[in-house]
Amino acid sequence: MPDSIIIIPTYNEKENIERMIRKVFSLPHDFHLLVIDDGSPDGTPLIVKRLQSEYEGRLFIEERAGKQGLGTAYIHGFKWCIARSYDYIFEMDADFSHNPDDLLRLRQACIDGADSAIGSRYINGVNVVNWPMSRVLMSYFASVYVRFITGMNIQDATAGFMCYKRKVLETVKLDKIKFVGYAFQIEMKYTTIKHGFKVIEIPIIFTDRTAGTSKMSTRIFREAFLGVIQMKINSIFRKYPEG
Ligand SMILES: Nc1nc2c(ncn2[C@@H]2O[C@H](COP(=O)(O)OP(=O)(O)O)[C@@H](O)[C@H]2O)c(=O)[nH]1
Ligand SMILES: [Mg+2]
Repeated sequence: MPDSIIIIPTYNEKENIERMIRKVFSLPHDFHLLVIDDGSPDGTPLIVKRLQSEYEGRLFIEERAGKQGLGTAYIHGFKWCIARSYDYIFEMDADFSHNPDDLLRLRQACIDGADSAIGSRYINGVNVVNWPMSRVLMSYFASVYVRFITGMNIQDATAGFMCYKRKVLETVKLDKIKFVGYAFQIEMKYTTIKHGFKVIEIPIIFTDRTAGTSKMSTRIFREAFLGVIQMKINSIFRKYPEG
């Protein structure tokens, strides 16, 4: 049984998922892979299930009925992983925005002492390829905004490329995490830091997807904008670690 598992949430990723699965299983470390699919109408789960016989005992899928958002997909995946014996639990997108080769660097950071490692776009300047300038600016200033409101010293607060050590996910009250989009990523990092865990950022290059389409919406942006303020206010009344 390997010590590492990658959670990949999918919604309509038929153009990417097979290539991604093959890439992960070609890495020079034994990773398991858990896909959380929200009833993709394009057949993404069928592709995963077809590949399960080829990667028996290494590739898993959880299927949920209907699109329920990235945050709840990850919470579902975290619970699945900590019910098993994995020590390093990763988040990664299906669309190759995150380079799977970097999984090894995130894992190493956690072996070297971090409780959580972030694949960070903004640690050495701005390392985003192929995003329109408007989206780069939006994401970058979102991180500045989050730092300002929360006081959290993280350059890439909305990053979705992460490694969590098992003990973080066992400690954080996953049922209290309530946001679903970018705000979910912010809330997880904030809660992890509030619990006194060591979070470090590892520079990565983020490349926008070349296949399939983005699922993020203006509702998700709004959730993040208002959610950060709400999260900060709520945290004043919460005691960490939570019992
Ligand atoms: N299970 C699940 N996955 C989702 C959902 N929304 C987005 N995803 C996946 O989350 C990852 C990031 O989404 P993406 O659309 O690329 O967001 P962007 O990179 O911010 O534009 C991709 O692997 C998507 O397929 C959802 O509601 N449920
Ligand atoms: Mg994407």
